[in-house]
Amino acid sequence: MTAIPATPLLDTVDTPADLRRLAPGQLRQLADELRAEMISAVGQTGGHLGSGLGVVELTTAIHYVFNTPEDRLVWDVGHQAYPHKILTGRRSRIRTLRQGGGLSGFTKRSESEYDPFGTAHSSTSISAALGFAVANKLAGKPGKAIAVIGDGAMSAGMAYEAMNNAEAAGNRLIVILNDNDMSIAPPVGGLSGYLARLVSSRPFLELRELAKKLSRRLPRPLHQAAKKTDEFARGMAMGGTLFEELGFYYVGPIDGHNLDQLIPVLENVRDAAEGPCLVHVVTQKGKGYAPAEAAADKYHGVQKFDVITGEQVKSAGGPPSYTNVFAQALMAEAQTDPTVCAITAAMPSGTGLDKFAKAFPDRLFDVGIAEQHAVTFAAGLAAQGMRPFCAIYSTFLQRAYDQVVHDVAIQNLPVRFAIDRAGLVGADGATHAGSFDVTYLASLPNLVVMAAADEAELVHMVHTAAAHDSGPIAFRYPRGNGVGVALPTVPEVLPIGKGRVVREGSKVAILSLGTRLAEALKAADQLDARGLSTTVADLRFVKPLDDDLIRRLIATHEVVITIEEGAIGGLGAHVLTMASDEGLTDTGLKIRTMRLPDVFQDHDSPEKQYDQAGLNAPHIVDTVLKALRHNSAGVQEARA
Ligand SMILES: Cc1ncc(C[n+]2csc(CCOP(=O)(O)OP(=O)(O)O)c2C)c(N)n1
Repeated sequence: MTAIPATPLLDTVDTPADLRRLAPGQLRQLADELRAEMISAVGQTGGHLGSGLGVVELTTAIHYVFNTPEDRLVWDVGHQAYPHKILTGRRSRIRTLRQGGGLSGFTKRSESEYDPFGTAHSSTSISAALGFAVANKLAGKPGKAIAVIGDGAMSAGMAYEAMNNAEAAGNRLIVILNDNDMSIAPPVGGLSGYLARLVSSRPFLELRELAKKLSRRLPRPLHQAAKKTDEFARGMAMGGTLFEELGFYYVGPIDGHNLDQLIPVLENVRDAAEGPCLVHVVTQKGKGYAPAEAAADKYHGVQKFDVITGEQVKSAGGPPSYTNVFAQALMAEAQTDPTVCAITAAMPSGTGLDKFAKAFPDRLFDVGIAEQHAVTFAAGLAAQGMRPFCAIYSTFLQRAYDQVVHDVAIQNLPVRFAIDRAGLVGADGATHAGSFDVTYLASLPNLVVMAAADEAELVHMVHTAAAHDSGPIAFRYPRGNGVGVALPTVPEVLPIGKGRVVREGSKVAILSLGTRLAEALKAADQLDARGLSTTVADLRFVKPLDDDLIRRLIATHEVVITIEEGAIGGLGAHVLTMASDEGLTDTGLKIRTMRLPDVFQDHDSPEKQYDQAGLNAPHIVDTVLKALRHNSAGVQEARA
């Protein structure tokens, strides 16, 4: 028996090199300490908890067996990589997770040499690992590449596209399928059922038969290691799986919390002579923390919480979230219209559609992490007379762009895109920011593109989208709570391509798209106080633009500002193009565009991110004053 040292083992492990100096018998204790450290840290920061808890042993075993960072380890999504961060030189910063200036909530190349690939959008790991493996092969370098991918992430087509090519990697590619039978919500679809059957009903092999079968492919005397536990031998099965058909050497299923099983299996696949390997590891989301194990979502993502009770800090209350408002409004539509249906790509709770699913179980389709399929499926539904609402976060819709263009827009099919998390999103950072949807959607013929300025507008937009049968229509709305306006009891169908003037002035016109409207109104107060009478218009539509309104405001104001929560190529570009095409800019008009800066902004609170982006009221005032050459004023003065 290994003596348990007086000091915690984790204190002696800064990097995987330290870990590899431990005896195998010490790893259990280390894993327990690692789990406790992770729970303590996430209790303080909030973030992804359940997924990381489930891979504590796997993380320990991988870094123990493989020669990271030379061997390239790619965590799919990266939300489960907190234990990995603790073991790879980042323990001292683990309590800065997702805070401004702190560690990212995902893996990030700039953060550590142990993060060879940045992740956050799902199902990229096998492709990236294949790239590492093939590059090493071509360069004659020894390194292996390991992709750890969850069963949820395995539902995306990209994982199969990668496996279809995996032969190119030879024995340098190892895929570890981390099967916890959960996505964010319970997993859906045929593949999930297939994995469940693999786990529950693989014929158990006799030890002798197993050793004989494995000896041809695996170099180490696995049967000796296997002798340690009968379950291990029973759990090992091979041949005939979907993965084998795709050219992988399938090993599993094995218990992902049992280090005595994990270590010898990983050593064997590491040293396997030929071909890519897939190790099917069964884990439990939330493992080792009772409140997480008991929670329906296994504490996928949490607020700060009390470690003893597991109780999460409640958000301050206040107005309903945009997500909730969308879901309620859509349910109201579905109540009266049997053709209204909804599609989510593995985000039923994130999109609010879990409520819709309860009310209309036959009309909610969770398609798994499959945004491309979600969009084309919606196109098919629309072509057959349904009114599909495809609810996808702005950042994840990027993945389905060709489907939006080719299957929806070109065919002018009335798919309704409900684009949640539009604009900056805070702690999830650049990978999750909804910065580009206006740019990539409003450039498409046939599409109508709206942005809600507040939660009441969102209700009208859901109703407008439901009524819009002549082609595709999208509406975007941000993460977080509304501004507290009363919700309409009777929603209106908004006239397509028409904005509204919220406040009339005469010298400065602010054309706003989306929820910067509140900042625009604050800025207007400050400008008025300086004697600069200010009009504020909520354009509602970036496509089609309200040309008449824009013409009128340009003709009657000295300074025109556009403001939006999106990248270059959005509202500002559309207004400038229209104005210059019509010669409206030939007159000495002072027109300025305010939008997200041309950088990928790091995680921080959304308020700070918008401040960094220069999209708050003081920045609007500053932009106006600069346009008018009131040089004395700047952001500081305007704030005061
Ligand atoms: C393209 C894309 N769509 C949606 C998401 C949101 N998302 C993050 S984690 C997750 C579930 C992943 O499940 P799984 O791979 O099984 O990992 P687990 O959390 O269970 O460990 C989803 C849907 C994403 N990251 N990327």
